[in-house]
Amino acid sequence: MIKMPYGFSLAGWSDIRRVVSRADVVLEVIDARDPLRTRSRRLERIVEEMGRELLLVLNKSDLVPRTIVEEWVHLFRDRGYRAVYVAATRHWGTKHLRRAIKEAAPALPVIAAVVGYPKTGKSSIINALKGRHSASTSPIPGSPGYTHHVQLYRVEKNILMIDTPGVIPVEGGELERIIRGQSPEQLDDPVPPAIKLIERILEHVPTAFIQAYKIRAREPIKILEELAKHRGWFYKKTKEPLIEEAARTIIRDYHRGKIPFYIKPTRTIILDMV
Ligand SMILES: Nc1nc2c(ncn2[C@@H]2O[C@H](COP(=O)(O)OP(=O)(O)OP(=O)(O)O)[C@@H](O)[C@H]2O)c(=O)[nH]1
Ligand SMILES: [Mg+2]
Repeated sequence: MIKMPYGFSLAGWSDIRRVVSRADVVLEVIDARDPLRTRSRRLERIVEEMGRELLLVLNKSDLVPRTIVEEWVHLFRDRGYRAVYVAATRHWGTKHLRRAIKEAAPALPVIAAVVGYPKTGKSSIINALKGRHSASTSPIPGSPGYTHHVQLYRVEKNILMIDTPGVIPVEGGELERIIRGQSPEQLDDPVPPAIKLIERILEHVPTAFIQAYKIRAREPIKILEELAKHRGWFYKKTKEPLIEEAARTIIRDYHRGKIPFYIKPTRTIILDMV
């Protein structure tokens, strides 16, 4: 396990190898809002090398139009992957997921390991299949309730599941690494990653900040200033808007799914998948 500052622990690749070796099927949990940045090629290679069955699970599909998430699932299937979509916290897609796990299983009962980057909804998927809240969950990296260690759950007679802590390092680029690898409170300067996140969100959903906060500004720094002003966050001495607090809020709200955002599979994005 990897100990992060402030005693926050995540999984390293050797932990993941150990878990994969114990499993028959590996569920790779991906955020349906941004499948390519939240999938892990490294995990996929490990699963293949170890001869285990891989199942991609696009979670948080309640935050994405159904046609878009279906397009993503079809794209992955066209490329030879087993893939399903779910919305764990709404218990959507659980029947399909159960069926997909059993279809991928070499024999029953099956042990399915649930692996993925921090905060993709791994523990929530186990709870959705179990039908009650057994595995603890939390909204933001490092906040109380995140998964600290590997744990086995029986979700039904023939399905056992292994919950795992989020794995790092995150491959999907610098921003993804920053927002998933630590809590927003621990960031020395949350403004640069928040600005990158705002830019990314605006590129895909131009009205996102109007919808989330009724903020019409289009420049990232202005969005931070407006949010700080709306919330009454100012530096005591200078009375300038406290954009650091606004930046942390935007990162937290992104994790909480409060800011509309999803990526459509365009031609360039698809070429990147090969
Ligand atoms: N909107 C939405 N939120 C979800 C869904 N599934 C999980 N979440 C939320 O995402 C956050 C993270 O869920 P967890 O199940 O703790 O995620 P995890 O991957 O186990 O996180 P770690 O153990 O920290 O790696 C929680 O706030 C969940 O309520 C979903 O399908 N839709
Ligand atoms: Mg968890």
